[in-house]
Amino acid sequence: MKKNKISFSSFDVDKQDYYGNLLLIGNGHIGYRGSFEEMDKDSKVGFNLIGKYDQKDNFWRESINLPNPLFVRLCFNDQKLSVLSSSSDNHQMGLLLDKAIFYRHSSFSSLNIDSERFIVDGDTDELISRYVIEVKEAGQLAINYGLDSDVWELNGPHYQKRSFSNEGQGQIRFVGTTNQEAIVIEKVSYHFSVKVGDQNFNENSNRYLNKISIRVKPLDKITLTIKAVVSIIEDESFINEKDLQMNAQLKIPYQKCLNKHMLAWKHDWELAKIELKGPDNDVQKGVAYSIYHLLTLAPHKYITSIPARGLSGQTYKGAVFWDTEIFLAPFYNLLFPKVARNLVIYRINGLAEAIKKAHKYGYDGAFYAWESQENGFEACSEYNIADAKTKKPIRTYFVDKQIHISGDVALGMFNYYEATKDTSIFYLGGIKTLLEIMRFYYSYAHHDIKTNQYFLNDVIGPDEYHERVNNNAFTNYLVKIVGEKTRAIIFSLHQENKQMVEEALKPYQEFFYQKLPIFLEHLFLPAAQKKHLIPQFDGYFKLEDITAYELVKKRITPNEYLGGSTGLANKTRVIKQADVVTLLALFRDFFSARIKRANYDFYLPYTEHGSSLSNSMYSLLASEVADPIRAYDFFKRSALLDLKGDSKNYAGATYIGGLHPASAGGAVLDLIYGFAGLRFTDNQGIIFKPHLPAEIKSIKFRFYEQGILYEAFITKRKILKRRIL
Ligand code: IFM
Repeated sequence: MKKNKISFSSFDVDKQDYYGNLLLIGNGHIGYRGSFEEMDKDSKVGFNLIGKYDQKDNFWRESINLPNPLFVRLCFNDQKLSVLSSSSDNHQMGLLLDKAIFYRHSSFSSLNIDSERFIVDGDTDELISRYVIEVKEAGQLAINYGLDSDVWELNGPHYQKRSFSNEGQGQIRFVGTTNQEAIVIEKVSYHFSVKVGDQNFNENSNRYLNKISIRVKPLDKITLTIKAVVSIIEDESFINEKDLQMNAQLKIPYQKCLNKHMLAWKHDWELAKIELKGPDNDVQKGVAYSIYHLLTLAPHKYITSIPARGLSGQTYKGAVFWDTEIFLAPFYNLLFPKVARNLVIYRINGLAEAIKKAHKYGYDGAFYAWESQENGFEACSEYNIADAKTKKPIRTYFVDKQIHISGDVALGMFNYYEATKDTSIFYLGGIKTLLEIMRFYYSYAHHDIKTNQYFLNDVIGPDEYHERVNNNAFTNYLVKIVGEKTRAIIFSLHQENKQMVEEALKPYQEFFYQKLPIFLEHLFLPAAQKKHLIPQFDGYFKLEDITAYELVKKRITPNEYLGGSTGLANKTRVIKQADVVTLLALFRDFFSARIKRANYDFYLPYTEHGSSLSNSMYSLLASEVADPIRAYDFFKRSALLDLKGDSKNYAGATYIGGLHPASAGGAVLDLIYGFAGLRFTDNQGIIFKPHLPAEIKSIKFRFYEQGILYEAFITKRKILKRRIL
């Protein structure tokens, strides 16, 4: 079907970044960007790995890019054949979304190249490709191929040591040691369909390549099959064991790997696809792509989480943000509970680092990392953005003041539990995590003796343009809600498993029974004021009344950063992204219809949507307040963001390009929670209160409810929930 295919019938050299992002393949652990075989780091070729990070000197610590095993360059009669140099030739490329296969076709006057690639989600992480040359003219063909470890890096180089070895019969091995002593092993096999003699690889400028030269004639066909397996270990003594495992993987024939991949992908695709009647092709494609993207990001095997730019590169240090809990996890909660559980366990495992961070800033409890790396390590820098004009780093307060992250982590646990009813996470450290999160807020809060209220001062809410504000509504309500949920779940678990809960509560007796209830009761919640408006933070309504549209026109330098103490937005009401709107969209049952409508209308003109997280929240709330035209429009923007590729690549002078998982996840939230109106209830389980916009005639999707698979089919007149398994 057309909507399940992304295809380009020509190649535009200026859009390399865009193709690289969009045509990415991945399995939640490794990802390969949509580049061509003849490209290198200048074209942002990227073989990205999730879950392992490295720091070179004092540069930003970031995720690692692996050596590129798919490097192939052709010369025909001494003339280089490359998509980058021969614009007159014909190039096509694309992605089969329902198969998760990247393909390219290039037609030069002397020969055609056809290649396809995919990533297997097996016991090991494998990238597999088939590269086919079909000769049209007689001549001398040189093929230069092998492993390119001179990789694209934002803050590298990350390999302080590298060694290559030829293991014979077209198999090579790379062992690299990162600056922080992780050992990256990559083994690659190169197999030709024609006789090419011994493959003698040579090392040059961090590339390990072989060159063969053959006489060819019309209709000759040469197939090069490339299989790469990667592994990361911390301890050299595991190398031999890994070697054997990886060798065994490399022996599995191409077709078998392809079949396995297609079967596994088909299962996931059929489960996750959302069928819509009504929307035009573009939107259908945007939805299919969003689901494809979420599936490529799902960490099935190891306990890792999902970085803000997914597998598309090292932007934002390859780190995990609140994006995962708020925008992505709800999708996995409904369809891939094991993946969702991995995301929760990743945060529970990060507790020690969160406690360390709180301690560093002088607080108790768990202050989660704003930019979280392995084991919850905080990677966010104090100077996180560079000025667009001077290129000088700007002091941003994301790391020390964006305290809502701990509450988002708690909310992620509750959302997972609500969808799966899996209580095991609470016994596996979840209770402790929740209590430490609440302890953090308690110690962060300022207790005003006069009013007997607790204030959360000096924070940054979702809108990052206004730093160091007092009582950000999103943050305060979030703390109140997850705090009450923490109390409720602990009391309820206590009935189920008294001994374990009492054990877990032992160190928290006074806090849990005395301080926490008082704190929550007296926590200041910015109330709706005149005209039902909730101030985003103390004093917000006194700021200059200018719309986002007008303010953006005042930018002097392109990409000029609007936030921070000197940014144009600072003294105005202009906000980067949905903030109060996010609060009302996520906690729709907590606020009256009037409050939701008034704030939705009010904040709209002030919102720049300068973050990919903004549109989907507006769509969710628009559905709720019965503004279907805008609900659809915001949803569309979220679903089409990466497909169109018109998002910001720079914040100030800092590169922020790549894919936007939160936008893909947000679009799916808009469909399932907004338009279909999925709700969890205590006595009826999952129910639907749809708000279908005119463009959507029907919506059909699957979901698990406590281990049972259902299908929902919703039209203007019908709401069907059918058990499938
Ligand atoms: O988490 C977001 C944040 O809300 C806005 N800036 C980008 C981050 C990563 O997507």
